[in-house]
Amino acid sequence: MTPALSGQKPVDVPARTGVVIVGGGPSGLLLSQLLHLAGVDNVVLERRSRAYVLSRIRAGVLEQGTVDLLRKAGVGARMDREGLVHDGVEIAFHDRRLRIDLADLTGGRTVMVYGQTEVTADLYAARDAMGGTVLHEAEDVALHDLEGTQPFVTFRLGETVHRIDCDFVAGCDGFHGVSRQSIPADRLRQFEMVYPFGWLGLLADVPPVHEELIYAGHERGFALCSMRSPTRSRYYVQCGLDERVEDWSDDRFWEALAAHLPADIAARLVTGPSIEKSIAPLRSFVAEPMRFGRLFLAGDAAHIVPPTGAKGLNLAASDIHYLSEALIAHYRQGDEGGLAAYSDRALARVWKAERFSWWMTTTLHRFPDKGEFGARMQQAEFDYLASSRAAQTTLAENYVGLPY
Ligand code: RFL
Ligand code: PHB
Repeated sequence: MTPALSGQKPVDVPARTGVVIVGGGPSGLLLSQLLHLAGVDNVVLERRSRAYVLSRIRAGVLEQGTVDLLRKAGVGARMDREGLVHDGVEIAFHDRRLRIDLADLTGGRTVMVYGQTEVTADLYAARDAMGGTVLHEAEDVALHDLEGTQPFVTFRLGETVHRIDCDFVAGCDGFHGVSRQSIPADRLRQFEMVYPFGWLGLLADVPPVHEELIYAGHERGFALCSMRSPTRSRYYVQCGLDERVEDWSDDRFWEALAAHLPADIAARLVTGPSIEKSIAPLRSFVAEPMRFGRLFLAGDAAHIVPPTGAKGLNLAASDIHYLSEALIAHYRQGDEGGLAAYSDRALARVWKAERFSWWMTTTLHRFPDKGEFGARMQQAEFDYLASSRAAQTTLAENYVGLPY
């Protein structure tokens, strides 16, 4: 028995389990929940406290496939009550606005606006209710013998070092986690593009400026109007990589946001005190393959997209869909096909989401080094989009999410 760690109840650490899941973000918790429902034993190791994980403000838009998977995992009830179904999204360019009718262009598909924080809270509640083992403040996590048949994971809770033997390890520990770093460099290819800007985000209890999301390209830079509820707004503006959040008063943020939006939208903006402000750099990244022996990577541990396409959390969900099915087939039928195909299957979808996120990012942001030619290309992209149902369909089918 390990003594309680900052608010955590004492827990038994099992000596053995089926799958050790490293990371208690949305990928790890969703995998844990789906495996548990199928009778597959697992333990989640999370480096941070639960309060810390739940304080991170991140994604807001769920694809249909993610929504369906959350329902399948038994955590869809509050999302279905409180989430906002959006059947359209706006793209603005300078003072012009274009509505993309997602439902009309995709045969009725929509997206769900429901915060990642809420998804994570619902998953923790479900894990607790089912008696799942989630160990918080697990430090010095190390993965061993991944290429053998008997891998194990060691970690420290407080003063005590533990070891769990397992069949498989799921690396769901995000971009900075230990899992990807446990793969020898000569067994992994990494593809990366770092953008010369970031996003400054602000959350406030003010009504959203518009009933749908607005992605705005502007000569000053990109801005996004999003929301969490009819009374809570989430806004972003493009910022330099050297910006510090301390230098951004709420007033300065609201002024910058208004200056990045079409004038008619800016005029309707309701401002108020921020609840949270943060800066995120933008990056595209893929690691191949997503498997090393008995270690399987999923979510941000394997790939990062810039947030402009709202794809990061949704890709994490599609990875977990493929991985959970493969692991369940292994345990139920001894079928290794899904595990063998996991990396290729996941990566096929990952690269398409990378392409879409890169396209949204390059079309709508100001690139300091791209000059006048770059600006005209962006104008031509918008003009084409505004005039072509085919182009709008391409955007819509990617935004609502490609099929699994
Ligand atoms: P996470 O959420 O990073 O969770 C990984 C967890 O692993 C823990 N960890 C460790 N645990 C044990 N040992 C270690 N050594 C560990 N190292 C790390 C961490 O503490 C953490 O709890 O990865 P996961 O689960 O793969 O989930 C991915 C999503 O969080 C991410 O893709 C999205 O947030 C991206 N994203 C968006 N995605 C969308 O689909 N739609 C959106 O609208 C959207 N908007 C966004 C976003 C990301 C943003 N930021 C801040 C990068 C907007 C923003 C601003
Ligand atoms: C958000 O609401 O945080 C959000 C929405 C859409 C994006 C990125 C972030 O593309």
